[in-house]
Amino acid sequence: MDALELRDLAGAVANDIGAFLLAEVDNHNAGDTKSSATDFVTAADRAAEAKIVAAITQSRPGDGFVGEEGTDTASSTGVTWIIDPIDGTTNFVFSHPGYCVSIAAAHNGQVVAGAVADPLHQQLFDAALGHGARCNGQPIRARATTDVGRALVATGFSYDAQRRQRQAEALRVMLPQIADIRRMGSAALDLCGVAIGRVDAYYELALNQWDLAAGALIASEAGAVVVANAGDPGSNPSSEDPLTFAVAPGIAEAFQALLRRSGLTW
Ligand code: 2AM
Ligand code: CA
Repeated sequence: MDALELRDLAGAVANDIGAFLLAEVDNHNAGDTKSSATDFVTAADRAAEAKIVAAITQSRPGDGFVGEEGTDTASSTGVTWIIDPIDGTTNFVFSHPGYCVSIAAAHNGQVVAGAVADPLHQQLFDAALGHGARCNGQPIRARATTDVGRALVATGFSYDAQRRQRQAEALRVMLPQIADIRRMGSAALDLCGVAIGRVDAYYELALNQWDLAAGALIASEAGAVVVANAGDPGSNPSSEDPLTFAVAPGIAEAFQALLRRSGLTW
C-alpha cells in the first residue's frame, strides 16, 4: 500500500469527475421545478459515483467502496474507497458555488489518502497520511491565529428540522464570541477551507463518513486539530449527533471550550 499512489489516483479521478459535474451543472436550468431539480441531482450523483467506481476499479481491481449513492462493496486488498460524488448538493442544484467531489482511501480502516476537487474554482485539495496537504500541488497550512475572538468559523446545518433547532441555539451562544460565521454548504470544502486558511475553524453535527473522510485528512495534514466523529457515534457518549470539527492549532483549546459552552460537545 502506497499512500502517495492512492492520493494521486484519488486526485486524478476527482478532477475528472469534477469536470463532468461542471458540464452537467451548466446544462441544468436552476429555475426548474423542485421535482425535476431532484431528478437532475439524483441522476448526476448516480452517474458520478458509477464513474468513480469504474475508474478506480480499472486501476485497482479488488478494492472496496462505500459511497453516498449506495455503493457498498467489500475489499479484497485492504483498501476501501469512501466517496461522495457530489458534496454540496444544494449548491449544485442551485448552480451556486461550493460543490465538489470527495474521494478518500482507507487502509485497514484508517484513512490514508484523500482528494477534494472543486471544479468551479479549479482547485484540487489532496493529502496522504504523513505527507502533508496540498492545493493544486502546493503545500497548504491551517492559519497561525491565536485569538478565537477574531476567528472566522464555518459551519453547516442538517436537513433535519429538530437538529437545525439545536444548531440555531448553539449559534446563538457562538456568534457573539467570534468574528463571524460562514455557511458554505459543503462539509468537504469547509474542511479544505480550514486546511488552506480560508477559515479558522469549522464544525458540524451528524455528518456521514463520505462527507468528511477526505477533508478531515487534508485538514489534519495541514496542521489543523481535527475530530471526526461521524461514522463512529459511540465515541461521543453524551450526544446522539456526532460532532465533527477542524480548527487552527493556536485556537484549538479555546474553540473546543466554545463548542462546549454552545452545548455541542462533551
Ligand atoms: P451533501 O451536500 O452531500 O448532502 C451541508 O451542511 C453539508 O452537510 C454537506 O456536506 C451535506 O452533504 C452534509 N449533510 C448535512 N446533512 C446531511 C444529511 N442529513 N445527510 C447527508 N449529508 C448531510
Ligand atoms: Ca455529502
